[in-house]
Amino acid sequence: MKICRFKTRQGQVRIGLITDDLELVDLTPTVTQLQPLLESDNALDQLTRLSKQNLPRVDLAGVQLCAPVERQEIWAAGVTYLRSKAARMEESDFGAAAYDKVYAAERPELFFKALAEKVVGTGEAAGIRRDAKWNVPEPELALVLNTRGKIVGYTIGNDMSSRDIEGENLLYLPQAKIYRRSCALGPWIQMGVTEAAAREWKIRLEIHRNGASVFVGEISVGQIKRRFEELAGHLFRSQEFPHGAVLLTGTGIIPPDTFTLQERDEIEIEISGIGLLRNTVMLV
Ligand code: DO4
Ligand code: MG
Repeated sequence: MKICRFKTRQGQVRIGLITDDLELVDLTPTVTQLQPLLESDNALDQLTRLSKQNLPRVDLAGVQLCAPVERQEIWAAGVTYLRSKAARMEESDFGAAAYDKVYAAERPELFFKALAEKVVGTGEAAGIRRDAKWNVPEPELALVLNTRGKIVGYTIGNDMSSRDIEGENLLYLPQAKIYRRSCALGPWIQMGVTEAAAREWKIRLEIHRNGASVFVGEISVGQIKRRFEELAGHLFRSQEFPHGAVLLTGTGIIPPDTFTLQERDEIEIEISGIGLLRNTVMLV
């Protein structure tokens, strides 16, 4: 089951259910927000019932999808794939030992990424910092967590990062990671999938420049070192999220060190069990 937020031509945000044949059912006469569905213990039954009702259907190709978040805080895990640990250790003399240690430690690296209102959705521009020289997308599976810390769905995340700023000094991590348009999520939330099934998914990143493909990479979700519940459990330790949270699970696809994003590049992130998140690049 896929649920989304979408915008009408009049600019009104509505809630939709996407059927297996990619038809969009407008749930808004009955459901006006995602959060009650994410909190409900029987959301899938509720959505199945709604899909059988005579609700308006809209052509998915003709709607603007919005980022599938309302008021959740967005957080991210780091160094969860061996590939990410190796790349960070190379990028930073200063922080190499920290990355090495955190990969193996009991406590994962978790950092705040964005407020929901700052997240961009599919079709919107993602940002690269104008004071950075080495900018990359980080394609990541994102866990959608309700207020009780339960994983209720998955979406696609892009943890846009400035690697030169991050590599210069670990204390600059928030500036490398948190800036205008640095977080993209979408296109929708995939519900009703177990962790075991999600671990079978593949993540694929492709970057286009002037119509040509300039980078392609792929990784299996199963290569994430930590269990999703372990990551979610750490996030909710001594914390509360009154609107729920979204947790990006780290990247395992790292473009070569000679690669940096440029304005107008097109980033496509596909996760086999979810869909496609597409963003153009804007200098911010
Ligand atoms: O500590 C650096 C950030 C790591 C990260 O964002 C990732 O591994 O995805
Ligand atoms: Mg990341």
